[in-house]
Amino acid sequence: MIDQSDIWKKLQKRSQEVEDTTLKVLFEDKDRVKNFSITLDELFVDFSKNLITSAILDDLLELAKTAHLEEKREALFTGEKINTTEKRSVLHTALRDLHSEEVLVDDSDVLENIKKVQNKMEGFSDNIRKGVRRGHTGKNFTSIVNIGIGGSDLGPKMATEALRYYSQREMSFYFVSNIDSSAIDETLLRCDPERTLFIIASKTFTTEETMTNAFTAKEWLLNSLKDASAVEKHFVALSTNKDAVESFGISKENIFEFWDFVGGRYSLPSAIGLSLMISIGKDHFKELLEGYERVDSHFKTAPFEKNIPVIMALIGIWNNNFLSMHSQAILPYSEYLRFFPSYLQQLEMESNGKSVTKEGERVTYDTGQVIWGEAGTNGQHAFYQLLHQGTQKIPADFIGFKESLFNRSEHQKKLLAHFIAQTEALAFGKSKDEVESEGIESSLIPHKSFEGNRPSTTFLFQKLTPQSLGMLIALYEHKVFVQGVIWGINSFDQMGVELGKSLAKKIGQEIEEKRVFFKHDMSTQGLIEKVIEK
Ligand code: G6Q
Repeated sequence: MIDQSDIWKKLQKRSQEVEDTTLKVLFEDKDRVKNFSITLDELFVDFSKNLITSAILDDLLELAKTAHLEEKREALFTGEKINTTEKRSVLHTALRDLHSEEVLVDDSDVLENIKKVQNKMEGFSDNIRKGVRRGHTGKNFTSIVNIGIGGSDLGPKMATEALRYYSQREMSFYFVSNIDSSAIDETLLRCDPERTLFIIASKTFTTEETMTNAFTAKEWLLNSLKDASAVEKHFVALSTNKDAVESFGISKENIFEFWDFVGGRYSLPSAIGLSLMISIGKDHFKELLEGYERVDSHFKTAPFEKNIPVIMALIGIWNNNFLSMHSQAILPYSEYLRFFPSYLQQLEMESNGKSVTKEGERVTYDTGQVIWGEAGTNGQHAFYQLLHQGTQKIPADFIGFKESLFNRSEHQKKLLAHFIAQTEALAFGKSKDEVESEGIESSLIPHKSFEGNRPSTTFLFQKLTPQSLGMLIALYEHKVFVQGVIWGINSFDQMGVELGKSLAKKIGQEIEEKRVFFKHDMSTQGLIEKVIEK
């Protein structure tokens, strides 16, 4: 295992080096920002405020080599079956490959089918946007409801909100995921059946939450329109399971296909992005793909020391495995990106929340970090207290944009000031002496001091555009991949979600029949009894 390698052991020893120093001292090096930052087109990434030195970074780069990152990266892009437990290729990168001639899986080119579906999505979204395709009673659609969960919800929901500035304002977009009926019912209350299009997004078309919501939506539509043929006009499906879609009542022409080589949490640029394409239009969607592709090609070709996702991954590993920081905050300074932390939560935690290696051995080191966050500046008035003065150090990614989309420079100047000030405060703090020199009453000095030395990385884009969003998502996707390679785990399955699902089936039966007939522990049994008692 990787923690038995010499380089891992060397890095363990090195952790003492940063325990014994401070960012203040490390910043005495005039070249620090030059050495610890990377520019990619309009993106500037400053990772100088992390607890690293050049020697540590060199060793981390060596660690990546020891884990055969180069070969593994090649295997990813060339469609090798690196999702070993499910025996699948992992080719979300093919979805945004706008330039290659072909990408082969089992000797057949996948790009042709990808292009076919993209063309179909483009035609369909154009027709919905222009009112060419209408509902059963001839009215144009004004409400688009995406019904899906997990990877079939978080991506389109996050990106539709992130790119709302570029959206068709006459339409409202809703995302229903929870099986709690308040999710679908609250949405339906806002929709007019004659003007509502339902997009049933489910790779497997068997997911309980999605199918329950889809049937409720169908019933609601038919109760109002009273004609079974209305389903054809008001429902489309995004799925790999054509048979199940057809038996739901959605015709073949209304299926937008994707494939097993696209994992749910990587599926936004596939058919799963249909709601987004309707919202922002095909040209902006293409720009999103271009952004993704820009980072794919950077990840593929940049030397590791100048490769942003590689550096992000290595810094994450340094913090997690060597400095015992097991949580990572994601802080976008953009209201539009408010769903980005929960999107990344799935991407990272479902991918790398594993405790056995690909070979099935229990790992002897930590893997995926806890990912969480909130849009700045809101978080500053809530949980940042713990970031600044709590007992744990929590590394934070700050994501910001130089220009605002609306021309309100007063807001933008203040937003950017906060964005930068927080990273300065976290890194350098405020010493007791500084506080004292301000004449602060002595009993308050410990409360008003900040020890600093809290790591952060800053991502500064020019402007929030479809392209910059695509770049941002791809950076984190590849970061997750690199970390998975170093930890030796399979980042592309999610078997940890299965046990809860199968227990829920049994308990569901018991709730339905109002009696407990499976064996449970005392607590579980008591809870079921409480739920079924009158
Ligand atoms: C993502 C996971 C998971 C999946 C949902 C929905 O990578 O696989 O979040 O997306 O469980 O699955 P369906 O799309 O099959 O309904």
